[in-house]
Amino acid sequence: MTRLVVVSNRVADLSKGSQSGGLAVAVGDALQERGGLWFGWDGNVTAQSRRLPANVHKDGPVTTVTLPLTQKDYKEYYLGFSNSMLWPILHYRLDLARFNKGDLKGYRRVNSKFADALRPFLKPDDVIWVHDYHLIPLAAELRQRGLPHKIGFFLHIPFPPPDVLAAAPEYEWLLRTLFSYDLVGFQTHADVANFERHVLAQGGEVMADGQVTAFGRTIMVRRFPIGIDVDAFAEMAVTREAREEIGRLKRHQPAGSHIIGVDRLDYSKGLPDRLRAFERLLELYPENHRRVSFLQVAPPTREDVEAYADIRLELEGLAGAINGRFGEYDWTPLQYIHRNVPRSTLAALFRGSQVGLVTPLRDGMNLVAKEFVAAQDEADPGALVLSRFAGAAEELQEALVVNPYDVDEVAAAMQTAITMPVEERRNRHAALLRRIRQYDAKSWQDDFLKVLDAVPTGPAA
Ligand code: GDG
Repeated sequence: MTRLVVVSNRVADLSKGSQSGGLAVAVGDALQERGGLWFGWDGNVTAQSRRLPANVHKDGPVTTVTLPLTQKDYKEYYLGFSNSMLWPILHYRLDLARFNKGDLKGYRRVNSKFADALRPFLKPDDVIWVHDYHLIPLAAELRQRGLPHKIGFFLHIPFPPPDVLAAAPEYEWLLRTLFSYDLVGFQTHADVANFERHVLAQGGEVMADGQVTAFGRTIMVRRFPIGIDVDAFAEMAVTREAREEIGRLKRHQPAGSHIIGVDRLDYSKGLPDRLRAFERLLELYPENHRRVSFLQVAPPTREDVEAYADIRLELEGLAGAINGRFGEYDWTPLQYIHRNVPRSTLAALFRGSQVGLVTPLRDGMNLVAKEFVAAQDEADPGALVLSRFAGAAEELQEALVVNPYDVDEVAAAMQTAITMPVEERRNRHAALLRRIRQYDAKSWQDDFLKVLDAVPTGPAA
């Protein structure tokens, strides 16, 4: 078997048993199984501006090779172009995009540095799998250095249509650099269709078998909806510790229903609208007073980006207002935790809740939706309320699918979920569970790597 080389912005610490993010779990498993190399940023920012040697660390079958970023790289490549320009635009939030020419330079510079630093570690028949929007031009950089390897790219976040992406500076260049890969994977049919629209607008050609030609190169483009390790997550929800945690949750709110939301505190996750929808639930359906409580876990993320500080303040204001308006001395309708919670506790909280509320305004996939389903008790499962703008909605059609911008509609779906008869909950849950098992984390990585192994490499672009 050829060696797998994974490149992502951050490299997870494989010595920590339970990884939290979706990418870390899915990619970490593929590497542990096949063996290979994981290359990326170590998460440190150094005051030094000269190039430091990469840190090489061997952990069983996996070698990690990591680099720190300089302060300038961190500011321009990470905070700037990746997270203040590409993240908002790819999530259709043109209003939040901040363009700065220096950031674009920094983005190009770091991709070029990554290519330089990775090159000496590559063996001739390695297969390279690059992840996410931070590293779109990496294959082009590697090709410029004459590397003929098979290189695949997977975008974890949405890919918008031409009218939206055109707001990114040099977006044609970004598009062209994608054609230096041999395989480009997206989360959903909608993302693939958007990519094809770009290709056609450039005078390129889209063939029925997933091959796409433009800029003088033919590549393979396909959907690979990322999944979770269903059994591993389900097992975490039924340990003795998990049962104790569920017991504590129920004691805190004895007679009622629990609604749960878990999201990084990111504006793409639709948290202010979700809180407003909960407020509407209490307004429109007052029978829920004292009977329903909503727990929102929202760990901090990218706090150095301005838009993230704004959303934090907005959310704290809303949470306080809702509790002030509806709370009683013996009932707190909304609990808001702005900290990271252990993964095993999340599994327990999902299982102890009657409603999973997953209402991003836009999301590549959303693994929380799949984790909520995996954690449920099949005999008495909770119901999932899911945004139609989460990639997961393409698969999870038996959820209560809602428009997250319409707070009355979300409130009505919560009410339907709270009052849903057990028979209907079981039927919906069984169908959802089948779907998340059908294409899980392992199918995702196997499928991607199988297709990548099979594609022919074209001439370097
Ligand atoms: C990107 C795309 C795509 C959350 N809070 C805590 C915690 N989490 C875990 C969840 C889940 C993961 O983090 C989040 O994954 P999502 O898929 O929901 O969202 P993003 O982080 O935005 O991920 C997304 C994904 O990449 C994979 O391709 O699905 O669309 O945006 O596993 O459970 N984990 C712990 N504590 C927390 O407080 N331990």
